[in-house]
Amino acid sequence: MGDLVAEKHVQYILSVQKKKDSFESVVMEHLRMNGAYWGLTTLHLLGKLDTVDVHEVVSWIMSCQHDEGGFGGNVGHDPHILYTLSAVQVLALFNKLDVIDADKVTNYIVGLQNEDGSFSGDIWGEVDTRFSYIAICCLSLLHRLDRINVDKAVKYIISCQNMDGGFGCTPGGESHAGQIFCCVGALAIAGSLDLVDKDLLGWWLCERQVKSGGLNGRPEKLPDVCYSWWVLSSLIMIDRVHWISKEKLIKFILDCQDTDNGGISDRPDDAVDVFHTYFGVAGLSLLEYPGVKPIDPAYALPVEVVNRIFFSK
Ligand code: GRG
Ligand code: ZN
Repeated sequence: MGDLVAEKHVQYILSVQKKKDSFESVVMEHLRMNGAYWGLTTLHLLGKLDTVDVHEVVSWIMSCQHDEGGFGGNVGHDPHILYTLSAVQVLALFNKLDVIDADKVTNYIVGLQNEDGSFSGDIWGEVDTRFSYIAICCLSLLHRLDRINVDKAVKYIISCQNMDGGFGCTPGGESHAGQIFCCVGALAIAGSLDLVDKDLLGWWLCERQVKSGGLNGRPEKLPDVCYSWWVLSSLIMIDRVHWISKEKLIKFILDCQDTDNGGISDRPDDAVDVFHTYFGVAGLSLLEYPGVKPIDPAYALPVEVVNRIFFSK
């Protein structure tokens, strides 16, 4: 097993950021804001955020904001709660949260809460526990969690809990590791993790580790590096991370690196992308791999950024 080729991954992220007309950039056009969060968080975790032009990024983010307060995935794209969280997270990385009007962003999110406590993603109304997480995470980062009905939001999330201990995107929806991260993360931030059966959920989550050491997102599915984030962060939040083999998971993630050109793929020998590079590095961060800064499992931001937001005057 080789080591983490951190410097190669930094070069890979920087090169994708520059190549605006590359294949990957064209495919990613509609979710540039999420791509910015994945790439820039990876650079921060590897201690290389200072190689980026802060002013350029911040002014691009602000040009994606709409009058009603939400952010689009790129300039001229419709606002959505998905991109709004990424915009807030990137500004947090750069210690630039003060450039936004927090009340305006808050009003946009408050307007997306439904009567049953759930959240829609935008004006078109799709409901998903992903949006509950995003609303709670985003408002917490803006110190405005009291502006929504948190009790109802928590009740809705609990109504999406299944008999197997996992969570789905709506009540009755199949348990999926991505949705579990969202529900557990939201409950962690809301201070309501006591409502989760940690042994039952921990059992479901630790069963996601397959022979190769990688984690899958549901029973019978293939392992994928991104579940090193969705599953592992959830196990940490419910205090059951010792139920999987950390060593085997580290080996699986390192085996997914392109050691020549940088970047990490979903599984060994596949093509790399920024999404899986971020989740690989973030997974190694949760596994306390040397040279990678610690990341907070609930906010999905470096611990030093979260501490700056909540513990500095
Ligand atoms: C701040 C990290 C962070 C996230 C923001 C958008 C969001 C909140 C969370 C998304 C959670 C989610 C549903 C993740 C799953 C993504 C994924 C790999 C889906 C693939 O599902 P399938 O069914 O693949 O295509 P499998 O692996 O089941 O074969
Ligand atoms: Zn994946």
